[in-house]
Amino acid sequence: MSYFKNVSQVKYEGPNSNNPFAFKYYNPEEQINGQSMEEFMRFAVSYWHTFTGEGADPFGAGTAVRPYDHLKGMDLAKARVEASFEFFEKLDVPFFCFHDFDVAPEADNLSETFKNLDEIVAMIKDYMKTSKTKLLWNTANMFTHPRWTFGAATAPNADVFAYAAAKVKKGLEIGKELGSENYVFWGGREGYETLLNTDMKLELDNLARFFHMAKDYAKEIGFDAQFLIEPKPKEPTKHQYDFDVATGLAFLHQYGLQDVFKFNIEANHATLAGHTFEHELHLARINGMLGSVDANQGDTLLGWDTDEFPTDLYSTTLAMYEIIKNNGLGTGGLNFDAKVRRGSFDTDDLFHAHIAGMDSFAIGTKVAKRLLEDKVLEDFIADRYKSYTEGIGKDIVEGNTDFHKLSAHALEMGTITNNKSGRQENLRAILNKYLLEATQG
Ligand code: XUL
Ligand code: CO
Repeated sequence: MSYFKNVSQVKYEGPNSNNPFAFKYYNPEEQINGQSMEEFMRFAVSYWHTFTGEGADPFGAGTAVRPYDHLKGMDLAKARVEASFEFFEKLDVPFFCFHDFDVAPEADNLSETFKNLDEIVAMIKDYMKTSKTKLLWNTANMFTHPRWTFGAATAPNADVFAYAAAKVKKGLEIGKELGSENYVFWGGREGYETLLNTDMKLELDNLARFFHMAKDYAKEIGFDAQFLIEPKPKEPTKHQYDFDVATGLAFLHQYGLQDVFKFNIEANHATLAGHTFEHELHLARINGMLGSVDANQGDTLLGWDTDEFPTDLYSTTLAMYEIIKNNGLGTGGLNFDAKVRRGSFDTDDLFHAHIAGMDSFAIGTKVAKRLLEDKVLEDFIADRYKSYTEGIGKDIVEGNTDFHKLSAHALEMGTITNNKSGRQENLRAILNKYLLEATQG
């Protein structure tokens, strides 16, 4: 049976195509950085938004019209697996991602939950035998059920900590079973509402203990996927412990976990933290810890996590600039942690949304590649910092000076007259020119 009858195979048709079910810029075979776009960009579909999400919001019920709406429980879970592999194949997407809870219903009783999971994971594994779509990452949902009200590994109740450990243990086993390339830890409810009732030191120590045990268990079962931590500053808790990349870096170094994790960076989480997407990617990259990306975008008019499909070409360009400079994402990829709007309730919208996102990132890739080839920003930046390549600047960088020498230098030189313009407006205009040109051939 077919779940998506309106759509056959989504193919690359080029910028002149008007076919809403075709790629205009994402050409899986086109070469980028010595690889095909498909290999370099490693797009993934997120199971929760695309197959489990129903379009509910805090004010109203789900709106999504899906071909499996009439089903419930395990029958629904199975239909979603069937539908998902049809979707992956039609979109020709190389990866997908899921939380345990997305694929199989969670029961109150953990052994029942695991039984459900085993059945669905076996079914997924079967589909994966004949599908080209692989698992980019899996994770455990430790935020939906009421037991997680005060967190999972940072909960004040040790039984909840143990329950969380059991879920992640199972998640690591599932990851190994399905050949996942990464395993994600998003903090969920790891944070706090008020310090009036919180032992922050114990919660952070416990979170680190949890991560060390997860690492040990993955090693024990021979699951060598990359561990990814996904920062987010707020929502659902008021203050999340993995606030942003800088906070995550400090935490990982404080607890000796810096070699165990890389970052999974989500655009909308970056903007909620008061940063740009590229800021977070850049900071992770210069620390050698850019692991994967949750590709979406927020809304400048709204202060919450809207998880929109990414269509902002400035953002995709500056993101791909970082990713190309990082020489790709290694075992990571570009996962659409994005949902169609509540008013986009048809199954066709699921295709349109992914096509829009993939094309937007493909445009970003083409523009970023040209910017880098022409060294537009790199040359400008190198010139801006030239004073560190000679004289006193070189001494600073090479560690050949101290406050005595620097002070003597400052006293000698008189007024500073050699500051140069940062040329921000001109650089933005150049970026516009590249954006317009790179998509025209
Ligand atoms: C929530 C979020 C999660 C993680 C995986 O904001 O981004 O879906 O990506 O748990
Ligand atoms: Co995410």
